[in-house]
Amino acid sequence: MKISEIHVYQVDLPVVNGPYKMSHSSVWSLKSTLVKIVADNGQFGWGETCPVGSTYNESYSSGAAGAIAEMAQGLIGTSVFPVPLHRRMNDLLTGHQYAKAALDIAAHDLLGKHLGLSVADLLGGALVDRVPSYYALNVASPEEAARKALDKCAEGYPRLQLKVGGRPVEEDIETIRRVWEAIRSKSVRLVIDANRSLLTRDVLSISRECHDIPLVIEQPCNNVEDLQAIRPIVRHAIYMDENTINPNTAVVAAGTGLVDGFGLKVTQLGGLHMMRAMRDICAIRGLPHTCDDTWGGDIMAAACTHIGATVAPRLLEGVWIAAPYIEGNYDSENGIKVESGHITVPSKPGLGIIPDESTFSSPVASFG
Ligand code: 0XW
Ligand code: MG
Repeated sequence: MKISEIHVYQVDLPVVNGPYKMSHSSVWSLKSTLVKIVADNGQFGWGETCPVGSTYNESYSSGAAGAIAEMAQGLIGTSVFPVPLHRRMNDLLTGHQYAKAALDIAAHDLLGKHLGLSVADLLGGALVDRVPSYYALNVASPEEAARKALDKCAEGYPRLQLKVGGRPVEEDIETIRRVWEAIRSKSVRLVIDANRSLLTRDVLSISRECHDIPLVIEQPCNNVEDLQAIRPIVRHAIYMDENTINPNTAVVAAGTGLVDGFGLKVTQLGGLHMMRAMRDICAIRGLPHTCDDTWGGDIMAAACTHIGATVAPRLLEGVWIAAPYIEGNYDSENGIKVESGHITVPSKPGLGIIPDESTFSSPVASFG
C-alpha cells in the first residue's frame, strides 16, 4: 500500500478550567495538528501531534504543520509500512520527531484498519484491556495541591504527578510535603515533575527535605549532564522525560543506567514505531515508564492507550491523556476517556476511533 493523499487539519483545544500550569508556562488553549493519510486502496488513517505550548520542548503547533508540509509531497507514493515510511521521512527532513509522529500514527491507524487489527495488536499485542492513567496536578499552593490530590485519589487514579518548579524551592518542598500528608494512606504513587526547571542545588534540597517520602523525581533539570551529576547523590528515583526528544539520548540513558525510568512521549520519539522499540529496551533494562504525549484529542489518546496496553503491567507507570482538560471528543461514540483513573483499550481495528471530519474546519493543506 502506498500513500496517495495527505490532508492536514488544525484544531483548537481550549483547556477546560484552564490554565494548565507547569514550571515554565501556563497554557489556556492548544492548537493540535491532525493528519489524514489516504492510501492507494482508498483506506485512510488519522494521526495527531499537539505541542503543549512552545516552551515545553523544541516543538510548536505551526512548526508541526510546517514540518509535515515540508515532507508531505515527497511522501506521496511511499509505503505506509513504518520502516520505509520513517526511512523516507528521514530522507526528506532531519529531526522534527513530533511532526513525523503524526504521520507514523496515521500509518498505524491505516494499517490496522486494512488488516483488521487494533494498533495494540500491530505493536505486538495487548496484555490488558484497561490501562492505569495518572493525573498531573498543576503548580499550585500547598492547600490547593493537597485538596486536588485527594479529589483525584477519590476518583481512582493510582498515580499522581505533582508539577513543581518556577518558584522558590521552599514552596515546592512545602507543597510536596502537604500533598504527601494528604495522600500517604491512599496507596497512590507520587511523582514530582519539574519540567526541566530546577537547578541541581534545588533538587538536592528537595531530596534531602523529602527523604522520608517515596516519590519519583521526573525531569528535574534541563540537561542530561545535570541528571548525571545528581543521580548518585539524591535519595529518590530519577525519571527522564523532555530529554528523550532526542531518541539517541533516551536509548543511551536506558543502556547506561543514567535514570530509573522514563516519562515516554510518542511524539518525542517520532511515533509508535520508535516508542515500541523504546518499550522493548525498557523491558530489557527493567525500566518503568509512562506512555504519554504532550497533549491532543482522541487520536493521540488512542495511540498512547494502545502502546500502553502492550507494556508489561509492572513497568507501566500509567497512560496520561489530555481528555480531562478537553471539552468533547473527535469521535463522540468511541472517544477515549478516563474512568476511575483507568482507560479502556479500544478494540476496533486501527486506533479504534473515527474522527467526525464535519467537526473540523477545512484542511489547512492537502497533498497528493
Ligand atoms: C503530564 N504530561 C504528560 C502532560 C503535559 O504535556 C506535560 C507532561 C509531562 O509529563 O511533563
Ligand atoms: Mg514530564
